[in-house]
Amino acid sequence: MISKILIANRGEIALRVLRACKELGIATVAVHSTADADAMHVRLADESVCIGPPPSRDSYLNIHQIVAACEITGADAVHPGYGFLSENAKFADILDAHGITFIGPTADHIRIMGDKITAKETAKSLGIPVVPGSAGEVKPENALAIAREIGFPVLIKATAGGGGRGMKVARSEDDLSEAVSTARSEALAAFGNDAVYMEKYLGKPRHIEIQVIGDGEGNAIHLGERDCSLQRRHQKVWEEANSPALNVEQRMKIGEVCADAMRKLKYRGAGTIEFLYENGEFYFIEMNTRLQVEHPITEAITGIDLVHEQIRVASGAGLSVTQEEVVFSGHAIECRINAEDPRTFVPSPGTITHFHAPGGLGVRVDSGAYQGYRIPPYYDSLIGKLIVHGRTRVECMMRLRRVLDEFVIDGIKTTLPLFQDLINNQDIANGDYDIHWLEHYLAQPSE
Ligand code: MV4
Repeated sequence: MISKILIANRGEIALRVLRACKELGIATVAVHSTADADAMHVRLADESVCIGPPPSRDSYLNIHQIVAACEITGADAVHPGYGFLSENAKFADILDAHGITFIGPTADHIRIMGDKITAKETAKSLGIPVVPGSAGEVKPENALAIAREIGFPVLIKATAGGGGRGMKVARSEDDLSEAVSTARSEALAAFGNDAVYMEKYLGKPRHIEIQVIGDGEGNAIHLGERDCSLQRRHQKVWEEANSPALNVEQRMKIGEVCADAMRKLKYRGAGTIEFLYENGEFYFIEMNTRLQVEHPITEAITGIDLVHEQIRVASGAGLSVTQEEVVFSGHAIECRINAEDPRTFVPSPGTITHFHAPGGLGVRVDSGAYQGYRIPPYYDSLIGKLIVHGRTRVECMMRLRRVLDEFVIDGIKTTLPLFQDLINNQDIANGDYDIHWLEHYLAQPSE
């Protein structure tokens, strides 16, 4: 059994995990850099340990300091949140060697999904539909033959990649050799590994991801999908569940494919299987072996606390629900509130002079921000998430309009005004958007 959890993260997600621990009667340890001494997650934790100076590599990414903080406080488990060490297989191995429970998948499952070719081969072998493409790595001398077989346009991707880095489109044979060599050199620079593979390029897909959770013993369930198509430079901005593009039959079919794959894999923990969705077909691209930023919209439509479930399966208690017991109810939207200029997305750290969070039925605000809080400049600019739930998408959108009007954050720039615009847009109202929609919208001159 787990009695004390060290939360190896900061900001809103550290708070999110802390709340789950408190509800389960589990003691909490916060860790923080010197820049985060006055952060809310530190204030609310039972104990806290300063693990280093502001740069992440010296604090939140410093494995030795985090293991030492576990030893000092007697924490028997670590929740990594998202980002930082959450998908670091070496970290999972080191905790294991110290007899500390990593609240997440096995190191082997993290490794499999971290290598994009292996992840894709694994997905395919488990019955998940994948994007047509090369069988494994593509060498420059074989690229043309493979591209002709797939058919143009094709996309060159880094094996060690993810998040869009080292990706190049080749629209015809003329672009191919340059696309391959650019992708290889970008991959080498970014990941220290120049291996690339090739896929059919999908022009106007949606990004739809399936939430799964498994107990590591061959039981796993899916909790439906999230549509994360509204993004800018691979940073999600607005997410919703359900996807406006899917009906219940499509949801249950792809969900069951994913849950079944996780049963075969004996997957333990929460995971997200990412797809591109175009012309009614799903194409696997990646699997994330962590809790995601946008998990609350899934919680809103299922009523299931994903962090409770993560802690349960990590401690060997199993899932609290079966697939048959999962009930999907209504619609939820998440707006990511970043300390950024809403038009240019340039970060805007500084002191919050006024902060008033909205409330009422169907409203959740996950944030470590408060009046007088100084946002440090060292970390990502997400300062909170607004999650709104309604019985229908229309009700959810009406509620979101009301809630955005109530939210006050002064002293810094935030992305709140962007959502004021989106909520009044006809394409958004119709659910009619793909992964390129937001970038096109932002490129238009504003009235
Ligand atoms: C693609 C694609 C089109 N065709 N693969 C971007 C990041 C990585 N996770 C996968 N990505 C893409 N893969 C094929 N075969 C388009 C993207 C893509 C994208 C995907 C999801 C969300 C936003 C995106 C933005 C640009 C490109």
